[in-house]
Amino acid sequence: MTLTTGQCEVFKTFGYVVIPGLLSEEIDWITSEFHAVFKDKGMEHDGSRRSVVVPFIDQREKLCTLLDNQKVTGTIGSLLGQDFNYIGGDGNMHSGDTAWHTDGGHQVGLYAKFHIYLDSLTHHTGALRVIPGSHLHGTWRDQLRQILEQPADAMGINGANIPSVTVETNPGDVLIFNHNIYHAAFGGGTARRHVAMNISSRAKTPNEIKELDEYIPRHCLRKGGGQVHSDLMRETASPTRMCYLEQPIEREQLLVSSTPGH
Ligand SMILES: O=C(O)CCC(=O)C(=O)O
Repeated sequence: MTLTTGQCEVFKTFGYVVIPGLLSEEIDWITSEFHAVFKDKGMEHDGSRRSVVVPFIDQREKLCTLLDNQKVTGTIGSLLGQDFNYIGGDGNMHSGDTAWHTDGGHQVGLYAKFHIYLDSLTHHTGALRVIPGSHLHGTWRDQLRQILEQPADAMGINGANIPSVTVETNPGDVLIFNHNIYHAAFGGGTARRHVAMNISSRAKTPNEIKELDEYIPRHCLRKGGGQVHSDLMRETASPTRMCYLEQPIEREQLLVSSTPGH
């Protein structure tokens, strides 16, 4: 499965792309496995705040096979290159709104998120909203950042009324967006279920490697318990899956061995 040139251009220009029904055949088992992760961890979501597990698909052997699924890897490969990196992710039971934010401000490399929502979501029930084009650096994005910090002060409107596109999804649809894009969600209730995989283009230049070396400790080692991926993810990896793990493993090992006291 590869995306069309048009879909790749949409992603490049607007910062996100939706693939309706990409995982329709898999969504039932993904949903059962999602709940199994929370059960395995003894986590009960009471709706009072977000419950999150990091990394997520790594927790169960069957979920790890998402990285063996040619629909997943072909889609990501079309956007980031077939030698992309898998750099962890999370599984969430969201509670309440998610304010406007980005997941990064990367100037080099291409960092993105592969999102699977397990509920049907609309504009008023927590579907992700994005500001198309806000992944692109420049003066407009700098101004936008200031406005989105305090929209009421800057424009007299609250976050939910900021002009944006709402990506309404049904279970099985997939949304991929650039980490740099501004995104938010409003009205989603207290148990909105969501799986995310973080992915990046393979770092090739010294600047790209530096960017990856900054990303891994901040986002993977701290939250994921000292490794980018679980042992299960690595031990059950076929040579093809290992292609998506190998650079993060190499960088993680270099970073850990250069830590004072190691
Ligand atoms: O769906 C949501 O509420 C937020 C998701 C999000 O912000 C993210 O995964 O970065």
